[in-house]
Amino acid sequence: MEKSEENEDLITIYSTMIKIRKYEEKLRDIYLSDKKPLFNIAAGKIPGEMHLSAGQEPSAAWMSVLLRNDDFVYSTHRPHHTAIAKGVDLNRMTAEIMGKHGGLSKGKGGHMHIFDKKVNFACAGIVGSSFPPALGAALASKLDGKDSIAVAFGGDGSLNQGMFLESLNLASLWKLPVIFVIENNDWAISVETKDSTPIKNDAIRADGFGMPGVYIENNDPVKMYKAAEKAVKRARSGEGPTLIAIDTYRYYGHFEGDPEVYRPKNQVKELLAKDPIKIMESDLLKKGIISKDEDDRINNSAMEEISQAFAFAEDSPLPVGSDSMDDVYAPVDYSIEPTTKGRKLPVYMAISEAIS
Ligand SMILES: Cc1ncc(C[n+]2csc(CCOP(=O)(O)OP(=O)(O)O)c2C)c(N)n1
Ligand SMILES: [Mg+2]
Repeated sequence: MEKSEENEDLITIYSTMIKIRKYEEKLRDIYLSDKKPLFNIAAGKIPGEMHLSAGQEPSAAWMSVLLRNDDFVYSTHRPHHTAIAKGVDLNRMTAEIMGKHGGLSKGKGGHMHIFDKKVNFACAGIVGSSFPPALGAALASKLDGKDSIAVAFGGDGSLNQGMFLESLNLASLWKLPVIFVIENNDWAISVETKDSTPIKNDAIRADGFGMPGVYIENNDPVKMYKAAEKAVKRARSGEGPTLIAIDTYRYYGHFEGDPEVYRPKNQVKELLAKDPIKIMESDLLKKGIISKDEDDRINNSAMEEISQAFAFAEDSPLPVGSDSMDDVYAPVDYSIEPTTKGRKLPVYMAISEAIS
């Protein structure tokens, strides 16, 4: 078996995809286990909505080999694949999803608000909200003379938003180190992409903003990795942003409990027949990049890590009510004197002076 650097990367990408898939399978089991007899979203060990990313692993897995802890990732309401690929602490992420005090945000955020400062990962449920903060992080990195980059994820539902188009424009104008990843899973809740967007290849939008655009067909994790490798190099060397649009699959409903009445009957079955994890597994085995034993080890070690994360979360205590207002506002030092020294300024000038 050839152990080239690229093969090592492929093994890491495959292992990351396995970890994501198995993690979500376990999470889904727990989530659904205590919502019955009537499906009650607020009940059980994991109260609240749950958006799973199974099928979308290829859009994220490349990050496990190409990004560093000091790179920034801004993700969406469907964040687990991106969080795991960025190396978010799995124990504390699981505790956060379960609303426990040991969670990354002490259980106050839940599954759509995963923040891990150690690896610079953030996400939020507002569609399109990942793009502007990625620009901010990229601008900060550039002004500080660093080579950290920022990656922003968005779904096909964010494609026609002002926030997305304005961010493409400014990132290109200022040559910011950003990678925009559009995950086109064909659905924005129940709206099919063809009913919201007149073009199939979302990457051609990049032309209009003077940046490279790459379109990845068939949810291909290796093509995604190759495209991202170029985009990372370009961003780190100060050449500016790249847009990557990937055709990906959503195996579960928009949220758990979604009756999916809008989805053609056989669609999931057809997409499962093209499962990128199965395709990559058979490819790695066929090429001798991994052996059957190694494949088993990859699966077992993912399961072990996942079991530990859920055990950590189970053991973590629930938050107490008296903590609820902690960490809501950043501490402010009111002893700092204003520097206007009696000068009278129009508000817009005062804001501008304060910022500079
Ligand atoms: C600004 C805003 N509008 C509407 C919503 C409600 N909403 C939540 S998810 C979603 C669809 C998102 O679709 P897409 O971007 O394709 O992501 P996917 O769910 O397919 O991963 C909508 C409209 C929201 N969260 N934020
Ligand atoms: Mg979508």
